[in-house]
Amino acid sequence: MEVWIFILSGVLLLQPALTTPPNIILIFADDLGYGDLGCYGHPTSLTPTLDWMASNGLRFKDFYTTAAVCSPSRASLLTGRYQTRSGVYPGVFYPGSRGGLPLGEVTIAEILQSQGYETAMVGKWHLGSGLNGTFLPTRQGFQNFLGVPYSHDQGPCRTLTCFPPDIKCYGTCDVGEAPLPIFLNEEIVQQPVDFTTLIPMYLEFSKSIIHKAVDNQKPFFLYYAAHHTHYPQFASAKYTGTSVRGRYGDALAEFDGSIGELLEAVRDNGALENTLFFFTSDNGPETMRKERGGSAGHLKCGKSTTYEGGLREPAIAYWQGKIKAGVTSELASILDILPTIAALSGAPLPNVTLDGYDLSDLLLLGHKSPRSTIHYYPPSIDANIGIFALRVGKYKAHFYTQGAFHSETTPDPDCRITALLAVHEPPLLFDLDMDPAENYNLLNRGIPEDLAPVLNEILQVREDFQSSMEYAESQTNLGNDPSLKPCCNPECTPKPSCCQCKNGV
Ligand SMILES: [Ca+2]
Repeated sequence: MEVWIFILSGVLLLQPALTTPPNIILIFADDLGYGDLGCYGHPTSLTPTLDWMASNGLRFKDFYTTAAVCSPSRASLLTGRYQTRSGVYPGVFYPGSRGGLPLGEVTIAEILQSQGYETAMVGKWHLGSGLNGTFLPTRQGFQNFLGVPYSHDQGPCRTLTCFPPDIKCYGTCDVGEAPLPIFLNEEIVQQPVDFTTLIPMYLEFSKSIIHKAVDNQKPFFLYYAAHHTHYPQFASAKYTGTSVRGRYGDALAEFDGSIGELLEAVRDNGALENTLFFFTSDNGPETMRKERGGSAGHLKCGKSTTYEGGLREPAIAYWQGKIKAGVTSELASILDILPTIAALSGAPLPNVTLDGYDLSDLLLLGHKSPRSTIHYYPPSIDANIGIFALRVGKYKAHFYTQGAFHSETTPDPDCRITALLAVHEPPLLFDLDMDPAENYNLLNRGIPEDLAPVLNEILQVREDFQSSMEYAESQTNLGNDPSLKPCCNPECTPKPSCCQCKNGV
Protein backbone atom coordinates (compact mmCIF):
# COMPACT_ATOMS: atom_id res chain seq x y z
CA MET A 1 0.00 0.00 0.00
CA GLU A 2 2.78 2.41 0.93
CA VAL A 3 4.49 1.74 -2.40
CA TRP A 4 1.36 2.64 -4.32
CA ILE A 5 0.94 5.85 -2.43
CA PHE A 6 4.56 6.70 -3.19
CA ILE A 7 4.09 6.05 -6.90
CA LEU A 8 0.87 8.00 -7.00
CA SER A 9 2.48 11.01 -5.29
CA GLY A 10 5.41 10.74 -7.67
CA VAL A 11 3.09 10.86 -10.68
CA LEU A 12 1.26 13.82 -9.28
CA LEU A 13 4.51 15.67 -8.68
CA LEU A 14 5.72 15.05 -12.23
CA GLN A 15 2.57 16.27 -13.91
CA PRO A 16 2.50 19.89 -14.99
CA ALA A 17 -1.31 19.67 -14.66
CA LEU A 18 -3.04 22.67 -13.22
CA THR A 19 -4.39 22.20 -9.73
CA THR A 20 -7.13 24.77 -10.17
CA PRO A 21 -8.64 26.03 -13.39
CA PRO A 22 -6.89 29.28 -14.37
CA ASN A 23 -8.54 32.66 -14.59
CA ILE A 24 -8.58 33.94 -18.15
CA ILE A 25 -8.42 37.56 -19.30
CA LEU A 26 -8.89 37.70 -23.06
CA ILE A 27 -8.11 41.11 -24.52
CA PHE A 28 -9.24 41.85 -28.08
CA ALA A 29 -8.09 45.12 -29.64
CA ASP A 30 -9.98 46.75 -32.48
CA ASP A 31 -8.39 47.70 -35.82
CA LEU A 32 -4.98 47.57 -34.18
CA GLY A 33 -2.28 46.61 -36.66
CA TYR A 34 0.85 44.52 -36.62
CA GLY A 35 3.02 47.61 -36.32
CA ASP A 36 1.17 49.57 -33.64
CA LEU A 37 2.79 48.42 -30.40
CA GLY A 38 6.16 49.43 -29.03
CA CYS A 39 7.14 45.76 -28.73
CA TYR A 40 6.34 45.26 -32.43
CA GLY A 41 8.57 48.14 -33.44
CA HIS A 42 6.41 51.26 -33.48
CA PRO A 43 8.75 54.22 -32.95
CA THR A 44 6.38 56.50 -30.99
CA SER A 45 3.56 54.40 -29.47
CA LEU A 46 3.40 54.35 -25.67
CA THR A 47 2.46 50.78 -24.73
CA PRO A 48 4.45 50.00 -21.59
CA THR A 49 2.01 47.37 -20.24
CA LEU A 50 1.83 45.32 -23.42
CA ASP A 51 5.57 45.73 -23.94
CA TRP A 52 6.13 44.44 -20.40
CA MET A 53 3.75 41.50 -20.93
CA ALA A 54 5.54 40.70 -24.19
CA SER A 55 8.98 40.68 -22.59
CA ASN A 56 7.73 38.57 -19.67
CA GLY A 57 5.46 36.34 -21.72
CA LEU A 58 5.26 34.78 -25.16
CA ARG A 59 5.09 37.14 -28.12
CA PHE A 60 3.79 35.73 -31.40
CA LYS A 61 5.17 36.84 -34.75
CA ASP A 62 2.91 34.67 -36.92
CA PHE A 63 -0.50 35.03 -35.33
CA TYR A 64 -3.63 35.46 -37.44
CA THR A 65 -7.24 36.48 -37.26
CA THR A 66 -9.82 34.90 -39.58
CA ALA A 67 -11.32 38.05 -41.07
CA ALA A 68 -10.13 41.56 -41.81
CA VAL A 69 -13.32 43.10 -40.36
CA CYS A 70 -14.97 43.09 -36.92
CA SER A 71 -18.00 40.77 -36.66
CA PRO A 72 -16.64 37.62 -38.34
CA SER A 73 -13.35 37.70 -36.45
CA ARG A 74 -15.27 38.01 -33.16
CA ALA A 75 -17.45 35.04 -34.12
CA SER A 76 -14.33 32.97 -34.83
CA LEU A 77 -12.60 34.01 -31.62
CA LEU A 78 -15.52 33.02 -29.41
CA THR A 79 -16.46 29.79 -31.23
CA GLY A 80 -13.14 28.40 -32.52
CA ARG A 81 -14.81 28.11 -35.94
CA TYR A 82 -14.56 29.90 -39.23
CA GLN A 83 -17.21 32.57 -39.65
CA THR A 84 -18.61 30.59 -42.59
CA ARG A 85 -19.83 27.91 -40.18
CA SER A 86 -21.70 30.35 -37.93
CA GLY A 87 -23.04 32.50 -40.78
CA VAL A 88 -21.36 35.70 -39.55
CA TYR A 89 -20.58 36.91 -43.08
CA PRO A 90 -20.44 38.79 -45.39
CA GLY A 91 -19.51 42.11 -43.78
CA VAL A 92 -20.59 43.12 -40.27
CA PHE A 93 -23.70 43.70 -38.14
CA TYR A 94 -25.51 47.04 -37.80
CA PRO A 95 -27.58 48.43 -34.89
CA GLY A 96 -30.82 47.28 -36.53
CA SER A 97 -29.54 43.90 -37.75
CA ARG A 98 -32.03 41.06 -37.55
CA GLY A 99 -29.28 38.47 -37.31
CA GLY A 100 -26.55 37.68 -34.83
CA LEU A 101 -24.21 34.93 -33.74
CA PRO A 102 -26.64 31.98 -33.69
CA LEU A 103 -27.51 30.82 -30.19
CA GLY A 104 -26.67 27.24 -31.16
CA GLU A 105 -23.01 28.25 -31.45
CA VAL A 106 -20.98 27.32 -28.35
CA THR A 107 -18.84 30.18 -27.07
CA ILE A 108 -15.79 30.20 -24.80
CA ALA A 109 -17.99 31.84 -22.17
CA GLU A 110 -20.52 28.99 -22.30
CA ILE A 111 -17.78 26.40 -22.00
CA LEU A 112 -16.27 28.15 -18.99
CA GLN A 113 -19.60 28.91 -17.37
CA SER A 114 -20.36 25.20 -17.39
CA GLN A 115 -17.02 24.67 -15.60
CA GLY A 116 -18.12 26.96 -12.77
CA TYR A 117 -16.42 30.13 -13.95
CA GLU A 118 -17.68 33.64 -13.31
CA THR A 119 -17.96 35.00 -16.86
CA ALA A 120 -17.94 38.64 -17.88
CA MET A 121 -17.51 40.85 -20.89
CA VAL A 122 -16.75 44.55 -21.23
CA GLY A 123 -16.65 46.55 -24.44
CA LYS A 124 -17.61 45.89 -28.02
CA TRP A 125 -19.78 42.87 -28.79
CA HIS A 126 -20.67 43.29 -32.49
CA LEU A 127 -22.32 39.88 -32.76
CA GLY A 128 -25.90 41.13 -32.89
CA SER A 129 -28.52 42.25 -30.41
CA GLY A 130 -31.77 41.34 -32.18
CA LEU A 131 -35.37 41.38 -31.04
CA ASN A 132 -35.64 41.61 -27.23
CA GLY A 133 -31.88 41.21 -26.88
CA THR A 134 -31.87 37.73 -28.44
CA PHE A 135 -28.20 37.88 -29.44
CA LEU A 136 -26.67 39.88 -26.57
CA PRO A 137 -23.62 38.49 -24.70
CA THR A 138 -25.89 37.53 -21.80
CA ARG A 139 -27.47 34.94 -24.12
CA GLN A 140 -24.08 33.53 -25.08
CA GLY A 141 -22.59 32.56 -21.72
CA PHE A 142 -21.60 35.94 -20.27
CA GLN A 143 -23.20 36.31 -16.85
CA ASN A 144 -22.06 39.93 -16.72
CA PHE A 145 -21.93 42.43 -19.59
CA LEU A 146 -21.14 46.11 -19.73
CA GLY A 147 -20.65 47.57 -23.16
CA VAL A 148 -21.93 48.36 -26.63
CA PRO A 149 -23.68 45.67 -28.70
CA TYR A 150 -21.86 46.90 -31.82
CA SER A 151 -19.11 49.26 -32.96
CA HIS A 152 -18.74 52.67 -31.31
CA ASP A 153 -18.81 54.50 -34.64
CA GLN A 154 -22.29 53.06 -35.37
CA GLY A 155 -24.08 56.03 -33.85
CA PRO A 156 -23.74 59.77 -34.47
CA CYS A 157 -20.60 61.18 -32.82
CA ARG A 158 -20.13 64.66 -34.32
CA THR A 159 -21.48 66.43 -31.22
CA LEU A 160 -19.94 64.01 -28.69
CA THR A 161 -16.78 64.77 -26.73
CA CYS A 162 -14.02 62.28 -27.51
CA PHE A 163 -11.24 64.01 -25.52
CA PRO A 164 -11.68 66.24 -22.46
CA PRO A 165 -12.33 68.96 -21.81
CA ASP A 166 -14.42 69.38 -24.96
CA ILE A 167 -12.67 68.11 -28.07
CA LYS A 168 -15.38 66.74 -30.34
CA CYS A 169 -15.02 63.38 -32.04
CA TYR A 170 -13.26 63.52 -35.38
CA GLY A 171 -15.69 62.60 -38.15
CA THR A 172 -19.43 62.12 -38.05
CA CYS A 173 -19.74 58.35 -37.48
CA ASP A 174 -23.09 56.82 -38.54
CA VAL A 175 -25.49 59.76 -38.40
CA GLY A 176 -28.69 57.86 -39.18
CA GLU A 177 -28.32 55.45 -36.25
CA ALA A 178 -29.50 55.72 -32.64
CA PRO A 179 -27.24 57.50 -30.14
CA LEU A 180 -24.65 55.00 -28.95
CA PRO A 181 -26.00 52.95 -26.01
CA ILE A 182 -24.15 51.37 -23.09
CA PHE A 183 -25.76 48.18 -21.85
CA LEU A 184 -25.47 46.68 -18.40
CA ASN A 185 -26.50 43.10 -19.10
CA GLU A 186 -29.70 43.70 -21.10
CA GLU A 187 -30.58 47.22 -19.91
CA ILE A 188 -29.41 50.48 -21.44
CA VAL A 189 -27.69 52.52 -18.72
CA GLN A 190 -26.39 55.37 -20.84
CA GLN A 191 -27.35 56.79 -24.25
CA PRO A 192 -25.42 58.38 -25.82
CA VAL A 193 -22.12 57.19 -24.40
CA ASP A 194 -19.77 59.51 -22.52
CA PHE A 195 -16.43 58.56 -24.09
CA THR A 196 -14.44 60.52 -21.52
CA THR A 197 -15.60 58.32 -18.62
CA LEU A 198 -16.18 55.06 -20.47
CA ILE A 199 -12.93 53.27 -19.68
CA PRO A 200 -12.90 54.19 -15.96
CA MET A 201 -16.46 52.75 -15.85
CA TYR A 202 -15.34 49.54 -17.61
CA LEU A 203 -12.42 49.21 -15.20
CA GLU A 204 -14.55 49.64 -12.11
CA PHE A 205 -16.91 46.96 -13.43
CA SER A 206 -14.06 44.58 -14.36
CA LYS A 207 -12.28 45.01 -11.05
CA SER A 208 -15.46 44.26 -9.12
CA ILE A 209 -15.92 41.04 -11.13
CA ILE A 210 -12.33 39.97 -10.46
CA HIS A 211 -12.64 40.78 -6.76
CA LYS A 212 -15.99 39.03 -6.41
CA ALA A 213 -14.79 35.87 -8.16
CA VAL A 214 -11.59 35.64 -6.11
CA ASP A 215 -13.58 36.30 -2.93
CA ASN A 216 -15.98 33.50 -3.83
CA GLN A 217 -13.08 31.21 -4.79
CA LYS A 218 -14.42 30.92 -8.31
CA PRO A 219 -12.24 31.07 -11.43
CA PHE A 220 -13.18 33.97 -13.72
CA PHE A 221 -13.23 34.65 -17.43
CA LEU A 222 -13.08 38.30 -18.48
CA TYR A 223 -13.39 39.16 -22.16
CA TYR A 224 -12.25 42.73 -22.72
CA ALA A 225 -13.14 43.71 -26.30
CA ALA A 226 -11.79 47.23 -26.53
CA HIS A 227 -13.20 50.06 -28.62
CA HIS A 228 -9.89 51.86 -28.62
CA THR A 229 -7.82 52.18 -31.78
CA HIS A 230 -11.00 51.90 -33.89
CA TYR A 231 -12.31 55.19 -35.30
CA PRO A 232 -13.27 57.58 -33.67
CA GLN A 233 -10.35 57.76 -31.25
CA PHE A 234 -11.15 58.83 -27.68
CA ALA A 235 -9.59 58.91 -24.21
CA SER A 236 -10.24 60.09 -20.68
CA ALA A 237 -8.49 63.11 -19.15
CA LYS A 238 -5.63 61.04 -17.75
CA TYR A 239 -4.44 60.07 -21.25
CA THR A 240 -5.46 63.06 -23.37
CA GLY A 241 -2.44 64.80 -24.84
CA THR A 242 0.03 62.28 -23.44
CA SER A 243 1.32 60.75 -26.68
CA VAL A 244 3.47 62.31 -29.37
CA ARG A 245 1.56 60.02 -31.74
CA GLY A 246 -1.46 62.31 -31.45
CA ARG A 247 -5.05 61.17 -30.96
CA TYR A 248 -4.44 57.57 -32.01
CA GLY A 249 -1.49 57.49 -29.61
CA ASP A 250 -3.61 58.87 -26.74
CA ALA A 251 -6.34 56.28 -27.33
CA LEU A 252 -3.75 53.50 -27.54
CA ALA A 253 -2.13 54.77 -24.33
CA GLU A 254 -5.48 54.60 -22.51
CA PHE A 255 -6.07 51.09 -23.85
CA ASP A 256 -2.62 49.99 -22.69
CA GLY A 257 -3.14 51.70 -19.34
CA SER A 258 -6.46 49.90 -18.87
CA ILE A 259 -4.69 46.55 -19.35
CA GLY A 260 -2.17 47.70 -16.75
CA GLU A 261 -4.99 48.36 -14.29
CA LEU A 262 -6.43 44.88 -14.88
CA LEU A 263 -2.99 43.41 -14.26
CA GLU A 264 -2.75 45.37 -11.01
CA ALA A 265 -6.22 44.26 -9.95
CA VAL A 266 -5.30 40.61 -10.49
CA ARG A 267 -2.06 41.11 -8.57
CA ASP A 268 -3.84 42.91 -5.72
CA ASN A 269 -6.23 39.97 -5.41
CA GLY A 270 -3.32 37.55 -5.21
CA ALA A 271 -4.34 35.82 -8.43
CA LEU A 272 -1.44 36.63 -10.76
CA GLU A 273 0.05 33.14 -10.69
CA ASN A 274 -3.26 31.62 -11.67
CA THR A 275 -4.29 34.01 -14.43
CA LEU A 276 -3.61 33.75 -18.14
CA PHE A 277 -3.69 37.04 -20.08
CA PHE A 278 -4.07 36.69 -23.81
CA PHE A 279 -3.95 39.73 -26.07
CA THR A 280 -4.55 40.12 -29.80
CA SER A 281 -6.51 42.23 -32.30
CA ASP A 282 -9.56 41.58 -34.47
CA ASN A 283 -8.20 42.84 -37.80
CA GLY A 284 -5.59 45.06 -39.39
CA PRO A 285 -5.44 48.85 -39.33
CA GLU A 286 -7.86 51.22 -41.00
CA THR A 287 -5.25 53.10 -42.96
CA MET A 288 -7.92 55.28 -44.61
CA ARG A 289 -7.87 57.27 -41.31
CA LYS A 290 -4.33 58.35 -42.19
CA GLU A 291 -2.42 59.49 -39.09
CA ARG A 292 -5.54 58.82 -36.99
CA GLY A 293 -5.53 55.15 -37.98
CA GLY A 294 -3.31 52.21 -37.08
CA SER A 295 -0.24 50.76 -38.74
CA ALA A 296 0.51 47.37 -40.24
CA GLY A 297 4.21 48.14 -39.86
CA HIS A 298 6.28 46.11 -42.28
CA LEU A 299 3.25 44.27 -43.66
CA LYS A 300 1.27 44.98 -46.83
CA CYS A 301 -2.06 46.89 -46.76
CA GLY A 302 -4.54 46.70 -43.87
CA LYS A 303 -8.18 46.26 -42.90
CA SER A 304 -10.55 44.48 -45.32
CA THR A 305 -7.75 43.03 -47.46
CA THR A 306 -6.32 39.52 -47.44
CA TYR A 307 -2.73 40.75 -47.53
CA GLU A 308 -0.72 40.21 -44.35
CA GLY A 309 -1.58 43.66 -43.01
CA GLY A 310 -5.26 42.70 -42.96
CA LEU A 311 -5.04 39.48 -40.95
CA ARG A 312 -1.66 39.06 -39.26
CA GLU A 313 -1.87 40.52 -35.77
CA PRO A 314 0.22 41.12 -32.70
CA ALA A 315 -0.46 38.53 -29.98
CA ILE A 316 0.90 38.10 -26.47
CA ALA A 317 0.34 35.36 -23.89
CA TYR A 318 1.34 36.23 -20.33
CA TRP A 319 1.04 33.97 -17.30
CA GLN A 320 3.39 34.51 -14.41
CA GLY A 321 5.42 31.43 -13.58
CA LYS A 322 3.72 29.28 -16.23
CA ILE A 323 4.62 30.74 -19.63
CA LYS A 324 8.31 31.16 -20.35
CA ALA A 325 9.33 34.54 -21.74
CA GLY A 326 10.18 34.48 -25.41
CA VAL A 327 9.25 35.17 -29.01
CA THR A 328 7.76 32.55 -31.30
CA SER A 329 7.34 32.15 -35.05
CA GLU A 330 5.00 29.20 -34.61
CA LEU A 331 1.75 29.58 -36.57
CA ALA A 332 -1.32 30.36 -34.48
CA SER A 333 -4.81 31.77 -34.97
CA ILE A 334 -7.69 33.20 -32.98
CA LEU A 335 -9.39 29.90 -33.86
CA ASP A 336 -6.99 28.19 -31.45
CA ILE A 337 -8.04 30.20 -28.39
CA LEU A 338 -11.17 28.16 -27.61
CA PRO A 339 -9.52 24.72 -27.76
CA THR A 340 -6.56 26.05 -25.74
CA ILE A 341 -8.76 27.53 -23.04
CA ALA A 342 -10.85 24.35 -22.94
CA ALA A 343 -7.68 22.31 -22.37
CA LEU A 344 -6.38 24.65 -19.67
CA SER A 345 -9.68 24.69 -17.79
CA GLY A 346 -10.31 20.96 -18.16
CA ALA A 347 -13.52 21.57 -20.10
CA PRO A 348 -14.70 19.09 -22.74
CA LEU A 349 -14.74 20.41 -26.30
CA PRO A 350 -18.16 21.22 -27.75
CA ASN A 351 -19.63 18.61 -30.04
CA VAL A 352 -19.25 20.68 -33.22
CA THR A 353 -16.70 20.99 -36.03
CA LEU A 354 -13.85 23.08 -34.67
CA ASP A 355 -11.20 24.78 -36.78
CA GLY A 356 -8.75 25.50 -33.97
CA TYR A 357 -5.96 23.60 -32.25
CA ASP A 358 -5.02 23.26 -28.59
CA LEU A 359 -1.90 25.41 -28.13
CA SER A 360 -1.42 24.66 -24.43
CA ASP A 361 1.77 22.65 -25.06
CA LEU A 362 3.15 25.55 -27.10
CA LEU A 363 2.32 28.00 -24.30
CA LEU A 364 3.39 25.92 -21.31
CA LEU A 365 6.06 23.60 -22.66
CA GLY A 366 7.47 25.41 -25.69
CA HIS A 367 6.38 22.69 -28.09
CA LYS A 368 5.76 23.20 -31.81
CA SER A 369 2.39 24.49 -32.94
CA PRO A 370 0.06 21.83 -34.33
CA ARG A 371 -1.09 24.42 -36.89
CA SER A 372 0.50 24.52 -40.35
CA THR A 373 -2.08 26.44 -42.40
CA ILE A 374 -3.86 29.80 -42.44
CA HIS A 375 -6.89 30.43 -44.64
CA TYR A 376 -7.66 34.00 -45.67
CA TYR A 377 -11.31 34.83 -46.27
CA PRO A 378 -12.26 38.27 -47.61
CA PRO A 379 -14.95 40.35 -45.81
CA SER A 380 -17.40 39.74 -48.68
CA ILE A 381 -17.38 35.95 -48.54
CA ASP A 382 -18.84 34.21 -51.57
CA ALA A 383 -19.23 30.43 -51.25
CA ASN A 384 -18.47 30.06 -54.96
CA ILE A 385 -15.07 31.67 -54.50
CA GLY A 386 -14.15 30.72 -50.94
CA ILE A 387 -10.78 31.75 -49.59
CA PHE A 388 -8.74 34.44 -51.32
CA ALA A 389 -5.39 33.22 -50.06
CA LEU A 390 -3.77 30.32 -48.22
CA ARG A 391 -0.61 29.98 -46.14
CA VAL A 392 1.01 26.57 -45.83
CA GLY A 393 4.16 26.71 -43.72
CA LYS A 394 6.18 29.68 -44.89
CA TYR A 395 4.51 29.93 -48.29
CA LYS A 396 1.45 32.03 -49.03
CA ALA A 397 -0.55 31.82 -52.25
CA HIS A 398 -3.01 34.49 -53.39
CA PHE A 399 -5.74 33.11 -55.65
CA TYR A 400 -7.64 36.40 -55.58
CA THR A 401 -6.61 39.90 -54.52
CA GLN A 402 -8.64 43.04 -54.02
CA GLY A 403 -8.01 46.48 -52.56
CA ALA A 404 -10.37 48.04 -50.01
CA PHE A 405 -11.77 51.36 -48.93
CA HIS A 406 -10.50 50.71 -45.37
CA SER A 407 -6.97 50.36 -46.72
CA GLU A 408 -7.07 53.58 -48.74
CA THR A 409 -4.36 56.26 -48.62
CA THR A 410 -1.42 53.86 -48.35
CA PRO A 411 1.26 54.52 -50.99
CA ASP A 412 0.81 50.96 -52.30
CA PRO A 413 -1.87 50.99 -55.05
CA ASP A 414 -2.67 47.29 -54.44
CA CYS A 415 -4.33 48.28 -51.15
CA ARG A 416 -6.74 50.85 -52.49
CA ILE A 417 -10.35 50.57 -53.57
CA THR A 418 -9.21 51.08 -57.16
CA ALA A 419 -7.43 47.68 -57.06
CA LEU A 420 -10.37 45.64 -58.34
CA LEU A 421 -10.94 41.94 -57.75
CA ALA A 422 -8.22 40.06 -59.63
CA VAL A 423 -7.98 36.33 -60.26
CA HIS A 424 -4.50 34.79 -60.19
CA GLU A 425 -3.97 31.58 -62.12
CA PRO A 426 -1.41 30.36 -61.20
CA PRO A 427 -1.59 32.09 -57.84
CA LEU A 428 0.83 34.72 -56.62
CA LEU A 429 3.27 32.93 -54.32
CA PHE A 430 5.35 34.50 -51.54
CA ASP A 431 7.90 33.17 -49.08
CA LEU A 432 6.74 34.90 -45.91
CA ASP A 433 9.92 34.07 -44.02
CA MET A 434 12.15 35.82 -46.54
CA ASP A 435 9.57 38.28 -47.83
CA PRO A 436 6.94 39.04 -45.15
CA ALA A 437 5.96 42.23 -47.01
CA GLU A 438 4.74 40.17 -50.01
CA ASN A 439 6.84 42.10 -52.49
CA TYR A 440 8.32 39.37 -54.67
CA ASN A 441 6.07 36.87 -56.42
CA LEU A 442 8.00 33.61 -56.73
CA LEU A 443 5.90 32.58 -59.76
CA ASN A 444 6.51 35.82 -61.64
CA ARG A 445 8.22 33.99 -64.49
CA GLY A 446 6.43 30.67 -64.50
CA ILE A 447 6.66 27.82 -62.01
CA PRO A 448 10.26 26.94 -61.05
CA GLU A 449 10.88 23.20 -60.76
CA ASP A 450 11.63 23.31 -57.03
CA LEU A 451 8.38 25.13 -56.29
CA ALA A 452 6.11 22.79 -58.27
CA PRO A 453 5.67 20.40 -55.28
CA VAL A 454 4.99 23.39 -52.98
CA LEU A 455 2.31 24.66 -55.32
CA ASN A 456 0.76 21.20 -55.65
CA GLU A 457 0.56 20.86 -51.89
CA ILE A 458 -1.05 24.29 -51.54
CA LEU A 459 -3.61 23.48 -54.24
CA GLN A 460 -4.42 20.19 -52.51
CA VAL A 461 -4.84 21.83 -49.09
CA ARG A 462 -7.10 24.42 -50.68
CA GLU A 463 -9.18 21.78 -52.44
CA ASP A 464 -9.58 19.73 -49.24
CA PHE A 465 -10.53 22.80 -47.22
CA GLN A 466 -13.00 24.22 -49.74
CA SER A 467 -14.72 20.92 -50.46
CA SER A 468 -15.31 20.20 -46.77
CA MET A 469 -16.41 23.68 -45.72
CA GLU A 470 -20.06 23.99 -44.74
CA TYR A 471 -21.55 27.45 -45.16
CA ALA A 472 -24.26 28.36 -42.68
CA GLU A 473 -27.04 30.72 -43.75
CA SER A 474 -25.73 34.29 -43.74
CA GLN A 475 -26.79 36.21 -40.62
CA THR A 476 -25.74 39.60 -41.97
CA ASN A 477 -27.89 39.13 -45.08
CA LEU A 478 -31.02 38.85 -42.91
CA GLY A 479 -31.09 42.62 -43.20
CA ASN A 480 -32.07 45.44 -40.87
CA ASP A 481 -35.22 46.45 -39.03
CA PRO A 482 -35.19 50.07 -37.74
CA SER A 483 -37.36 49.07 -34.77
CA LEU A 484 -34.47 46.92 -33.48
CA LYS A 485 -32.20 49.92 -32.93
CA PRO A 486 -31.62 50.15 -29.17
CA CYS A 487 -33.59 52.94 -27.48
CA CYS A 488 -33.57 53.77 -23.75
CA ASN A 489 -36.90 55.59 -24.10
CA PRO A 490 -39.02 53.39 -26.37
CA GLU A 491 -42.05 55.75 -26.44
CA CYS A 492 -40.15 58.84 -27.62
CA THR A 493 -40.29 60.51 -31.03
CA PRO A 494 -38.71 61.10 -33.47
CA LYS A 495 -36.64 57.95 -33.47
CA PRO A 496 -33.84 57.20 -33.35
CA SER A 497 -32.47 60.64 -32.40
CA CYS A 498 -34.82 60.97 -29.37
CA CYS A 499 -33.25 57.92 -27.71
CA GLN A 500 -31.30 59.84 -25.09
CA CYS A 501 -31.13 59.13 -21.35
CA LYS A 502 -28.61 60.82 -19.13
CA ASN A 503 -28.70 58.56 -16.12
CA GLY A 504 -30.18 55.40 -17.50
CA VAL A 505 -33.78 54.33 -17.64
CA1 LIG B 1 -12.16 45.84 -36.14
